[in-house]
Amino acid sequence: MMHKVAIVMGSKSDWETLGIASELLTEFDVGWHAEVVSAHRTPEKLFSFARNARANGLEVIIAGAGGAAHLPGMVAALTPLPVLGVPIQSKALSGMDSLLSIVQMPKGVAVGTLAIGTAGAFNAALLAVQVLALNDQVLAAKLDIWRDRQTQTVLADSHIGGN
Ligand code: RP5
Repeated sequence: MMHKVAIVMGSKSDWETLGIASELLTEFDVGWHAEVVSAHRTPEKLFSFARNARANGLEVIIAGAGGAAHLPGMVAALTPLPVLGVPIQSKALSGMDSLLSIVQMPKGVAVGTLAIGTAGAFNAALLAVQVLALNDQVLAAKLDIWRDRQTQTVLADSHIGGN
């Protein structure tokens, strides 16, 4: 399958969080490719990955990192593709460090920052599907069904109690 979405992460340990994004993309039959690309430990790889991303047929990039999380911002600086940043829940500061270093981009270079941890990873994939669905009617129809099913599931199980 052609990989339209890249999931890049600062460390293999981030896959525990970002794996959920790949599962949702697979559910929607969206091709994805996951790879460790560390802004600090493999900076040259970061440059070549981001610079070639569009030419390699990618359309959306999900970038997750923890701590001093420079990966999403650096990727966004090097490619015009939309970059969705996922702050990984770090041990020392519970992901506040990751969140603030991803969300506070300077004006002129955009990263779409999601929630800390697995909710953010899941929603990054959902947002990637929504972006791709703009130019893909089959995907758009699947997304409508998925959203409707979620709504129906919540409604069907919405009664809490009473006397
Ligand atoms: C960041 O440091 C990674 O994104 C990861 O969240 C964090 C810890 O990395 P490891 O020490 O587990 O490799 O680069």
